Amino acid sequence: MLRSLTFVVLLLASAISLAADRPNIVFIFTDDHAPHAIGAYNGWLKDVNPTPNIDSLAKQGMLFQNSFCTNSICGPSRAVIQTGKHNHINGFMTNSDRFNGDQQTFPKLLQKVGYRTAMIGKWHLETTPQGFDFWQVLPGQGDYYNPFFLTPNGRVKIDGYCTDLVTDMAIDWLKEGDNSDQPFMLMCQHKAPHRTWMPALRHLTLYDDIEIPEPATLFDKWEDNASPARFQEMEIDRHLHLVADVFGPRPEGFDINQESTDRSGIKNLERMTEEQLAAWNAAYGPRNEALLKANLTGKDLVRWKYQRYIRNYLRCVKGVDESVGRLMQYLHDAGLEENTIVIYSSDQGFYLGDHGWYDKRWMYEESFKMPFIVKWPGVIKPGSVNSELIQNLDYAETFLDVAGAEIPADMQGKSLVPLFKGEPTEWRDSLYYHYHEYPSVHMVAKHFGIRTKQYKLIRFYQFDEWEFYDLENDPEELTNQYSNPKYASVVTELKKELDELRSQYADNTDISVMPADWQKKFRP
Ligand code: SGN
Ligand code: CA
Repeated sequence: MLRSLTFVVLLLASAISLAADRPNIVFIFTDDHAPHAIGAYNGWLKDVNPTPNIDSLAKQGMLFQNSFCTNSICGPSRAVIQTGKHNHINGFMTNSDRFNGDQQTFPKLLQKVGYRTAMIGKWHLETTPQGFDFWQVLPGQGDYYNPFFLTPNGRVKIDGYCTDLVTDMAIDWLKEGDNSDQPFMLMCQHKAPHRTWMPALRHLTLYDDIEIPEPATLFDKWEDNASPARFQEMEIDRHLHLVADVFGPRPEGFDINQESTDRSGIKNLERMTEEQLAAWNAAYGPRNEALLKANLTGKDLVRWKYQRYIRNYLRCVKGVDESVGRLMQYLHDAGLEENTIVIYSSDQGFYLGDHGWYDKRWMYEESFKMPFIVKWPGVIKPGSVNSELIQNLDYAETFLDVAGAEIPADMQGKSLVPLFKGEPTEWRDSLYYHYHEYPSVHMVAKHFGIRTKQYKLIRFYQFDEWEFYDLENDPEELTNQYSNPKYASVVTELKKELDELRSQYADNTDISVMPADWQKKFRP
């Protein structure tokens, strides 16, 4: 009897010490935050110093230079992260799908090994979150001001600015768990800096005193691309709406309901309190007046729209960066810093005027890339940079590995833990990508492709076209070398490898060419 009691006590003690050893996981995830809008990524916006707190995570941890998504769009990226599987396997291929929450997800598996889990903020998988001890999520895209949140007890409206509210809720949840001896996994997921880029009141005039640099490709005409690049609907010039997207001057009698653009920004202004709206109008009013007087047209007007757009975007990023700072401060004050792994990432990259665009979806670098910065005290060497090819497909496996849980054989990615530890390890030398949403908002044709460290091959199958880029010599992807004989053997090699990836990942989705008369419909 005594002996078996001792055994139970020993067993309990070892379970507790195991729990104490296992790190907590804080996953900070934003929407549409391109790596080149993070100081630590050293892009053309670095001199604006947009993200001191996120940069500080990189100084204390590891920055992944070659981090990519499998499908550059919100819901699908999140579904990949939940499952560690490509979208054609997890069933969430486009933003109009609904996530089957009954399937295996990493939060459920973490719960099984004793983790407390929480999901706060933008979810965007449409069905009720599963695998979380606590969840409070934005419905759909969510609103910037005075947003609704869905909770297990129904919908609540909470006054304030979304990024700040999500941060408050995350900190409150951490506080509630202060006395728990279970390790935790927190997904703190912001709406910002998603369209329609509405900054916090305290940031409304930030950057007004500086000109933000322009991307080198702001006036790209996509002359060398396959045809889909010329038929998209995501140009700063022709598609970014002067009123609905960047809150420019409203023409007499303006009615958002008559406009063929997204209405969410203007609708959100209508839900602001009087004080919020007064501050908003005071910030934008005078500059809108000045625009009316200046009577800009052509490239000058594009430049004005770009400046308003990028300032608002970076103001939203500033809100996120402050949130990261607050969360890190809390971990420090609560004595949790040492045993917590912190990750900063975003669901895909984004065009910040690059190639003349906003939005994402393409396999081109700006939208294909995802930020991935990870800090793990005592494990990751501070200030390290990793250049292996990683994907959001790897996150679930990584979290399970960090927690000491088994990685199910049907997950399709690889744990990043060996890379974190700087251990020698066999790594992949190519990545697979597949975007499935067309025709749809922004009109980016479906495509799949392969990327190695040096090359990229893309197939726009609906229109039976290919692109090939030599990334080392042409990082901005301005010269499509698909038909250049110099690259013929590389292209052949990559096609073979692409076929192998498609069968390795079991992608059997329809990749047929559109009938010619259909193609014409989209090529007026
Ligand atoms: C909305 C946006 C689009 C965006 C999609 C997908 N319009 O339709 O610009 O591409 O979402 O974005 S908005 O004015 O409502 O923001 S995603 O991040 O959810 O994939
Ligand atoms: Ca997104």
